[in-house]
Amino acid sequence: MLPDLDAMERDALAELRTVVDPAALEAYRVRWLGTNGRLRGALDALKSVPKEQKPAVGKRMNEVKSAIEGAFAAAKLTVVALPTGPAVDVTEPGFAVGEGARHVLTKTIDEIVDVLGRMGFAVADGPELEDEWHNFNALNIPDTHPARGPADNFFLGGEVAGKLLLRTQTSTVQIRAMEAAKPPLKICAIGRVYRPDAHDATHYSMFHQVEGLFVDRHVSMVDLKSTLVQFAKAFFGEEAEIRLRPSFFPFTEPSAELDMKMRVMRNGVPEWRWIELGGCGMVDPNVFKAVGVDPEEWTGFAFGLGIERVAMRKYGIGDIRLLFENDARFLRQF
Ligand code: FA5
Repeated sequence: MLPDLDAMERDALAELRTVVDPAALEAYRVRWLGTNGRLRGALDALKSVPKEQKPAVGKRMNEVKSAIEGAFAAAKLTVVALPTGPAVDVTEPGFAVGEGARHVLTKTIDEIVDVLGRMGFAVADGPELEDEWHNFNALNIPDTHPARGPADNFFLGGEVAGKLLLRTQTSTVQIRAMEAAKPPLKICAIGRVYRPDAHDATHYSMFHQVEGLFVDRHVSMVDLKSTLVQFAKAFFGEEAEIRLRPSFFPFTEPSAELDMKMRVMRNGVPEWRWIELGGCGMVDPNVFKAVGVDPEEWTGFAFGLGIERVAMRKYGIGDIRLLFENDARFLRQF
């Protein structure tokens, strides 16, 4: 009987090596380890072994049983179901995975912060939902000023009706920065502003502004102009053309408009025009007084530019609406 057990062990282990899928493994289990399987048969045959051979044959029988059961347990872990269905053709070309990129406005904002940062402006921040003090009064825009009417602002309704509004300009951050720290100050602030303007090629009802504020002793209009020229050249390149036009803002005196020559689309035809990028001027003494800064000791300049207009100038974009339509074919160009 001993040679039979050796043969059985050899056959069982050899056959197990040919099993590659779960169905064949189950068939193997039934054939070898099942209640009517070959192992069971061999155990039954043990009964008819002469008494004196029983210890040796029994011992060998146990060894063969553990060897087959152990090998079967190991095979159960490695034999896994193969996917059914059509085979995968690994030579097929794959699908292109679109790469994400920064929006052209985000890119412009990062570049502006980078240039202003190198010019010594620290980044300040303020809320988009503002009170009338920061959006108007502290900026020398009195209660009776026409720009405070509901037609020019997005005021909130409900309990706070007429008190809180979506800020119309980042100049609010000038006030917040001067409330938070004593001069000298050199900050810039970037953010969204909101106005009920009709949408056209250069206007949108939500847009971004960058504000600059420099307060120190003996700051002059020359400092303002040289800062803006330096910024324009660093940002747009040496060929950048800007001009300052006398203007009016309640919170600066004197005030000026900063224009830049840019390409705009007129009925589908590009043409070069002076486009207003923003306003600027010397901080009005009334603004200093509103935040408790002595206008006899301190002077300063401020500027506020429309970032969409800056991006349009830099990247030759003819229509502001393209920036908010989120057409991937347009955005992919930048
Ligand atoms: C202001 O908002 C002043 N706070 C700027 C300022 C700051 C002056 C500091 C003096 C000192 P203004 O309303 O002109 O100014 O707007 C500034 C710029 O925002 C405009 O020149 C323009 O570039 C941009 N802008 C204004 N309205 C829109 C709009 N509807 N869509 C897109 N950009 C706009």
